Amino acid sequence: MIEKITCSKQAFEMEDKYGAHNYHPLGVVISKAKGPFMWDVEGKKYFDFLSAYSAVNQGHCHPEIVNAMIEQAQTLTLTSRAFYNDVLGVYEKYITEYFGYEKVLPMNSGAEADETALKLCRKWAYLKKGLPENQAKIIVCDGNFHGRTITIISMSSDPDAFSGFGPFTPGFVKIPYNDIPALQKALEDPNVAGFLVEPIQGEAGVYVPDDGFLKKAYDLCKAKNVLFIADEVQTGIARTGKMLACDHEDVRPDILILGKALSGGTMPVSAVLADDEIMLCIKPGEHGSTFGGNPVGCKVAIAALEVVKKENLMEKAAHLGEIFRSEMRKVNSPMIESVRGKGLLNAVIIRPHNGKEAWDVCEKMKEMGVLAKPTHQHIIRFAPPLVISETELREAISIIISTIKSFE
Ligand code: IF1
Repeated sequence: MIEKITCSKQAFEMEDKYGAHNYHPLGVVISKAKGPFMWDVEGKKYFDFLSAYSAVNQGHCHPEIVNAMIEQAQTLTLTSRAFYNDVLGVYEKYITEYFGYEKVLPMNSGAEADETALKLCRKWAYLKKGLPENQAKIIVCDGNFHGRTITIISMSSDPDAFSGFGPFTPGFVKIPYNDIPALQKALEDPNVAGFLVEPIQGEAGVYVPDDGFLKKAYDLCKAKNVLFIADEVQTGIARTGKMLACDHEDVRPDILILGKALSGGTMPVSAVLADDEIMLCIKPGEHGSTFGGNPVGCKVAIAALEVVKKENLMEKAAHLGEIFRSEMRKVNSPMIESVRGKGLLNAVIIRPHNGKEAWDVCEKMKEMGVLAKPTHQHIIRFAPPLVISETELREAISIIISTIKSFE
């Protein structure tokens, strides 16, 4: 018989006993969610201020996305790419027109899309740029987060991410984030093929680069015939107040990586977008995935992207983000060191007070009805679904503020 979880403790115990211990979740067991809200198994209601790391930008269980999923799931779920199906081409046309690229390569997870972009960049370097075999280098930034595969952790500067998992994939050059002179210097190496960058670093703690950084970086790459590769897995799809975070600086990446909210948080759907000159460097048999471009994922992604435009989520994120940061910056508390972010991707930097730190604040916020997750001990990320209303946001802000105040 398959058991049913009816209280939190049961879930804690089962996961602890039968699951790998590769996460340290907040002690709450969610059993249902809708829009910006989640409910735990005991029936307590919360504001979701994580949005599954920005995968649920369109809000939980958005009816249009869920319906697209159900309808397609009842008709055709998977053909693999060994055969054509009657959905993939429609999706490919839709998403390439939506983002303004000539081609898309569909994958599932964000990490897979990042891997795809790296392969594509290397292939392009050998076929088009004319680099000698196996010599291509890709510049990455300290503090990056692009996923968990061995190649991706080979680019990481976080010991938790890479320690004990070597040997690593060579071919990456690390420079500090938001550092134009360092990029300029690294670009002097003629074997550099690409520059992979997050327009805002998520894992690093919502680290927003200086205005103009992306544009300058892009221009420097262009001058050296180096591909500018943007990982917008977390920052894309309206999260920062524009469709893409690169749009803030009118930068059009040579390779664009999307994931997470591409499915509105319903299933893994990721994508790599580029023009023919780059994308056609990969030939049949050279890359792919069983589930990449599956009909359910395609239908879900179309619905998820439709929702973003129909519900004006870009404008909402921009407007609500201003409110969040200005309200939080008004708070006079010894525990708030600073507030930063763009759109609804924000972080509050917590100064430990009376031995209490970010984790304690998150635990207390949970009790008060707001769910958020600390990162790097002293940072709390605040990223609600973009469908949250202004009234709801203000209610959540007052809960957050009174929680922080309660530690004084
Ligand atoms: C976890 C962070 C967020 C990403 C960017 C690729 C991926 C991610 C820019 C990989 C994934 C996640 C995964 C999540 C924690 C998380 C995260 F704290 F680590 F940085 F979102 F803030 N590029 N980000 O942010 O996508 O393969 O996971 O689909 O649990 O590891 P994925």
